[in-house]
Amino acid sequence: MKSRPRLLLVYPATHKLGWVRRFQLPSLSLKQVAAVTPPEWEVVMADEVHEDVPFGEKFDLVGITAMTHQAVRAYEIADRFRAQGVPVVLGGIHPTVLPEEAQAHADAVLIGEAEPVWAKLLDDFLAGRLAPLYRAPIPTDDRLVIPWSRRDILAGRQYLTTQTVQASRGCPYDCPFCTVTPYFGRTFRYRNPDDVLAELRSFEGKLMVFVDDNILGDPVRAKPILEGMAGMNLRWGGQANLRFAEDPELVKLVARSGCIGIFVGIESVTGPHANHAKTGNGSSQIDLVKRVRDAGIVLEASMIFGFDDHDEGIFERTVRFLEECAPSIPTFNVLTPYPGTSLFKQFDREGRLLHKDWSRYDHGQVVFRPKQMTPERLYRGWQEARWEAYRLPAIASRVMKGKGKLVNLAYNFLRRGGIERPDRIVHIREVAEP
Ligand code: B12
Repeated sequence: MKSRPRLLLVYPATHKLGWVRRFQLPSLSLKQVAAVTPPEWEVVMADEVHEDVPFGEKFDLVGITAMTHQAVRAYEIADRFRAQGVPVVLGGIHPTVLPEEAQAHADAVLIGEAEPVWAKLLDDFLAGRLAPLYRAPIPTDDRLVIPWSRRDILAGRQYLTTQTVQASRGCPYDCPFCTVTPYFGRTFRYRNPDDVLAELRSFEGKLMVFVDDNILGDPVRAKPILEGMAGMNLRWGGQANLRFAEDPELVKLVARSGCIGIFVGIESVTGPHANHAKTGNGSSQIDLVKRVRDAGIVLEASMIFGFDDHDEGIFERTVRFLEECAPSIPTFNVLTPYPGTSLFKQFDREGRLLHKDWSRYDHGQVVFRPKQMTPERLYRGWQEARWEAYRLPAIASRVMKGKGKLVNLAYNFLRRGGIERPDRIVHIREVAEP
């Protein structure tokens, strides 16, 4: 009897993690690719965060996913398999936005979402007519029809939870620094709520995560999901924009549905990127954060440094704003111009990219020349703001304002762990383009 074709799906890691790997989320990308793989294939997953890539084993085809910061490692893995004669398909965000670059390391590149084209690619492969490029069009409708992801491929590893789900894709906001609108389209596409709820009912564990960019983006379509969850005794975390908190009844429903934590992007305290359209103005943001906190939901607020209107005072202003609005957890990012975004095009055109070493495009390094300060000042300001916001008195004051003080304290200490003292930071190197 002929054996089943073997597919290896790889999640590349840029660095090894210690025990914290057990608190990571698995790649929904690969669980979703596995779900649309026809049953005649045997699917094996290699999550480099957890284990080495099995270069020595026999596979018929290798599929590798890559966000931008993973691309360099993804290409290394691809090159090694191809040198052994194993064909490689690259997919995901980075190969989609730079398919020509990815093609140099792959037998085929899949542009966009796997669901509409992956089975055809595999058919072509088995028939010996694999094409170099497969393209899924950017959807414009408002419905998302995808199969439940395959959690079985994660077996044998420990994650925070394997129960990650997407109820929607797409985002109408089209922020210049974000990959989501150019990639997933500008409409909120929601799954049928009954299908989402059926998937959630299949879970054995209590904890789950919605990886949607904005699960509450269209409240009318999110409500049936939340209402259905209210009796399920699940505990969930997700991302949304703060604007959802303008509706006190929606906040109550979110809490009743089992939400324990929400991540929101406030992004900037000033200028065009202050997310007022998405999150209200400065003073109302303070009220909205309080409303979410008072509902017993941990609120993580994400800020970005380095926009063109940011001068050296931005760090201090941001820390003071966060003291006032007291989200449970503040997060700070260095602005990163990801390829495929309009910000990348602008900085590239203006000659402001320091390099195109994708492995350093990760929100924690400065890869461009800011308008009103040096790259070093931006890096140092980012470090100083993090240090300041995670001083013990600052943590104590935040925790005292929220409910669930122990959980809040634990989260804050978890975040504090990775923050270096600003006087120990290394100087940023400028490197030549690869
Ligand atoms: C959940 C999430 C996380 C989670 C979990 C990440 C994980 N383990 O996968 C956490 C919070 C940990 C996280 C962290 C980070 N993230 Co994140 N994250 C997301 C988010 C919101 C959803 C990702 C997801 O699961 N999508 C659902 C899947 C099904 O979609 P998909 O990945 O696109 O996969 C589909 C297709 O691309 C394709 N496909 C994908 N891979 C492959 C492979 C093959 C072989 C094939 C054929 C097809 C294929 O098929 C899939 C099904 O259609 C996205 C935004 C988004 N909407 O995607 C940001 C996003 C991916 N993250 C981003 C970033 C920058 C990061 C961080 C670097 C940020 C940071 N410094 O903290 C880190 C890196 C962490 C790491 N692992 O190294 C950026 C990536 C930008 C870029 N150009 O690279 C995004 C797009 C956010 C944004 N707004 O810009 N993230």
